Amino acid sequence: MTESVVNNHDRASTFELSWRESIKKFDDLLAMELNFLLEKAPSRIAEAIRYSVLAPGKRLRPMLAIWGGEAVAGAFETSLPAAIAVELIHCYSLIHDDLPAMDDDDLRRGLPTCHVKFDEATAILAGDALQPMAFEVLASRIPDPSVAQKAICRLAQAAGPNALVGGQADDLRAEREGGNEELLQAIHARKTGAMIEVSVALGGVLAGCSKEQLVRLSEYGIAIGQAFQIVDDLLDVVGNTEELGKRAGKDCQRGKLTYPGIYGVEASRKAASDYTVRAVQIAESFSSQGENLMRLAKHLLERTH
Ligand code: GRG
Repeated sequence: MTESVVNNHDRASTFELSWRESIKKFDDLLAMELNFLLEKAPSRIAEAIRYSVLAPGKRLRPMLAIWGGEAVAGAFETSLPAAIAVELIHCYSLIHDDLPAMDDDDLRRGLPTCHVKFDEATAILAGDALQPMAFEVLASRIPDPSVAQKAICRLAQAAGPNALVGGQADDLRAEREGGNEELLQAIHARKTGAMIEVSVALGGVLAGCSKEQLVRLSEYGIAIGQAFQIVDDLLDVVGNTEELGKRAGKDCQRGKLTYPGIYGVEASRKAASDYTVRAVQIAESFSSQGENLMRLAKHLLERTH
């Protein structure tokens, strides 16, 4: 961990407060958008969707979209459709990941998982519905059709079989068959990294960033995506269930391919720190407009949930 990353506790707490404020603002707008999207939905599905989406998550991906836009001088409202869309896809992936056929979890965001609270069919349908809802937001809320098309295409790629779904499939296969370092990296990049990268990239796209800025935003996303997943693996080993809001120790129990499992705890901490340093460098290249991206990268390394 570098000196600048370590000596940042005071600023991180100010940052946490401003993150919480942004979450509040975002959550109100998200709830309004859900009202619109769920107007004619059967009440049980609508309830399950609201339950899962409005549960207290970190809203990492929406904030990445907002701060990705901010890095290229975009306003909160401009990147908002991207922020909402990535959170809806993320929530679908959490609901489906928790199902008995996948990770079979009973706790998510500190609450019973969707299939436990409702039932399996409702959870599957809630996850199914969240996917078109995300694309509807991009198609209907982005004023410029060519920007909307670009955003829809990028999100579809990040959520599709070559990224999120493919990473999840390989993650489940690795539980049964094991795997090596190369497979671990490929799983991380697709299961977790793709959605994190596309979040920050879409924020920039909606704010009208240049090709060169988009490359830098994507590189930042890749770096913090790696750091985030390594920390996630570490928290499963060293974190506690209450703070995490999901069961600690599950990865080991299920024989998952993880960073600490392959490299050990210390080497994993070092790798997370190295990726964070890289992300911070890229965020700094956006000067003061990249401040929130920079603080976020540092904060994620220190997180306990
Ligand atoms: C079902 C296609 C499909 C994919 C599931 C989301 C996912 C892929 C798996 C969840 C399991 C897991 C630990 C993934 C790695 C990291 C991750 C995505 C954690 C959850 O994201 P957070 O910590 O969650 O941002 P909150 O609740 O804060 O939004």
